[in-house]
Amino acid sequence: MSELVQYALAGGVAVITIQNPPVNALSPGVPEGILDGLGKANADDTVRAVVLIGGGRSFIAGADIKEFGKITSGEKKRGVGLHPLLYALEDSPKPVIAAIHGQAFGGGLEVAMSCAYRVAVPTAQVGQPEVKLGIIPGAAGTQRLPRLVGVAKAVEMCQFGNPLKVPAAAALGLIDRVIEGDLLEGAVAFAREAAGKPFVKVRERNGKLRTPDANAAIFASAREAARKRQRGLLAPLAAINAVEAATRLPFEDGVKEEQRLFEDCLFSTQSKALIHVFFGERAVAKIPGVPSETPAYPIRRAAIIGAGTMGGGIAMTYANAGIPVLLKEATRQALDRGMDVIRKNYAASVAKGRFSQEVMDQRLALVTPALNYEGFEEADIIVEAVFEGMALKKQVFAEIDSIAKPECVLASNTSTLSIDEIASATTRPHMVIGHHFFSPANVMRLLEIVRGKATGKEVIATSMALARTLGKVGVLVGNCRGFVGNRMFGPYRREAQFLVEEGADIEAVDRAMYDFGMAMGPLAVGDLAGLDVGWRIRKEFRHLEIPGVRKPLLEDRLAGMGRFGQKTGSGWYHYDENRRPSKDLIVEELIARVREEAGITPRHISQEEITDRLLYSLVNEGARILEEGIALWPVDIDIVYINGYGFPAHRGGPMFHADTVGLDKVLARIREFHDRHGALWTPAPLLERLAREGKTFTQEGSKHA
Ligand code: T1G
Repeated sequence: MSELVQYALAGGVAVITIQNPPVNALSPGVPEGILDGLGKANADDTVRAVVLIGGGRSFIAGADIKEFGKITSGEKKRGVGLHPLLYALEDSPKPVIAAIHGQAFGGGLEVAMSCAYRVAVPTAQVGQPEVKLGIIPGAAGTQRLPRLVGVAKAVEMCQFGNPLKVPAAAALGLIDRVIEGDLLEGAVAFAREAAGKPFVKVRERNGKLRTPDANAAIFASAREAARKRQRGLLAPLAAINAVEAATRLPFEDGVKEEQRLFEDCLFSTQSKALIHVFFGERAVAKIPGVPSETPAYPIRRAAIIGAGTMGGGIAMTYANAGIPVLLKEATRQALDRGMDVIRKNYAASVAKGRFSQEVMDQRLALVTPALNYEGFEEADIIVEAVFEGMALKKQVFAEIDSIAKPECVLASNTSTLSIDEIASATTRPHMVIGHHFFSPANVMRLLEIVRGKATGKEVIATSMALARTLGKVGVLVGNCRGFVGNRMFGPYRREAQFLVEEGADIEAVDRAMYDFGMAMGPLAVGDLAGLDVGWRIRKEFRHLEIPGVRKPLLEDRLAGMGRFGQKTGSGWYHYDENRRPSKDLIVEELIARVREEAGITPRHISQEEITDRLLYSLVNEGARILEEGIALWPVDIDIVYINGYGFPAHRGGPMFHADTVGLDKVLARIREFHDRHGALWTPAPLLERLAREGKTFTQEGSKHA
């Protein structure tokens, strides 16, 4: 047997074990190894049944996703796929039992569904998550799954890609037996019972397929759900069509239809983008100079300073991860308000059925309100989340410097201020780092981890590990104003305002980005976050503004009128009691007045110009950030924007998107904007070089590699 697949005998039962760590992907050699083992088992008269099981932590996590890039780049021809293996398993005269622990995902579940039976431990999960990679099951998953669980459940599983826990899968008939004890023992015992008994091949089980008419409503509501919740995505619709083919066509024809749909998806830009994101979310944790064996400090007790929107959300994030957390405020009133918001947030989740009252109580019990620093000396991490002013932050860091134990990580949640300056208020700058959460902190997945000049490797390693513990995507960024996300967000929101000043409708600016796939347009985002936030920061940095450089005019005026956005019922838009936005004549009049004062003659602005100016302002600033080493890799910027700013994952992030457009085209547009709008559009040298060399950001990689 190959080292990837082992073969052993257990009293009349052949046991085929896959050993392809870390997740037993069906990499080249694995399907072949299983086939060899099956051939041996069927050739051995002493063998009466076969168990197929995964070594290590899982059954099979799916096809090897790394292979897809080789196929779509033309480096590798698409082979016969898994079908020969699946038919061999299904046609084996001796019953094959798939024994599942960990995950049976994608091709892993398709292999299991080709077996005569499936047994699993209760903690395992099964699913067809391909749609999250912009593809669909490519080995008859859309054809066998409805035959085992019925059409409605099969559509849901293939369209959304969410896994099923084994008890639910067993209730549906996808798992034949739940093994409470040792999986291998249980599977071998099950195999002995099944040996010699007749069994029906899954592809021949048509009882759960019903008729096209009976299924019509299922497919109609699935397509409606795709329209509403999967806006702009190709793969979910392809998955629905593939499952529908299973209900209309003989199995072999259904498989052919699935193959056609799979290939369309595999070669789509959306799939390349989503696979880029899949690996990107893992690549960001690999830090040059901070090897994976760097020791991390254990984080068992946390303490947060500031119980406002951010502090409260951060406290919930720790409590949700089961980490006890002290939450300190300066006054009883502010503390009570902060705790009330946390209780309300948890209660809302219970009301929506997200989790039980008991879970809410457990999490709430982990948050201890405090009016002083008592207990902070035992904290493994202290997170400062006070008002965004440097003086106050330095005062707080000086205080905790005298209290915290030596190995306590001192983190600031600042969104723009210098970590180095904050660290200078302590005697331990090597323990100081930025943990920039995104509001609402208990929801948004992104955690910008800001390294200061003195930040120690262990503190960085601790922060990357902590991000995973907290269920966040941690991205290491350098220390500059706005770090990565907000630094790019500045030009993006600046251009949005310039476009309105120059003649674009507010709704047209927001709709251009919504149509591109952003969760919200840039002006609506301002109203959501609060126009006062930027207004206050601009006032803090007024002294740094360069005279003569064009600045946006409207948001200072709106904030000055007390129009902070949703929180005050009006900003760019007017909001009704349900926060539904509508055009506001007061704003229209203000825009006309500001244009007149500035001597701007409004002009028609195309959706293409709106989209290009907004997206390429991100790309140009992102290129500068890469040049300065503030972001290690282009994909870091992509992951920041997808997880912190609602950039559509199926576009891969701003830098990946620019690569798909072609950097020569992006540069040409930026040069046009530079000619028309001046210095703010000076092309980043890195972009000019890559365009000249015909390269992409992704090929460029990191300065630090
Ligand atoms: N292929 C290649 N590498 C994979 C992989 C896969 N399917 N799954 C994980 N890895 C790598 C991952 O990049 C990381 O690498 C390491 O394994 C640990 O992963 C034909 C076409 C299984 C829930 O979509 O959801 O089958 O960073 O950090 O948190 O119809 O991995 O260590 O170098 O995520 O414990 C369908 C994807 C494929 C499942 C485990 N399957 N994987 O999570 O570990 S398409 C999937 C996951 C397919 C068929 C179709 C998770 C996990 P590195 P990890 P984890």
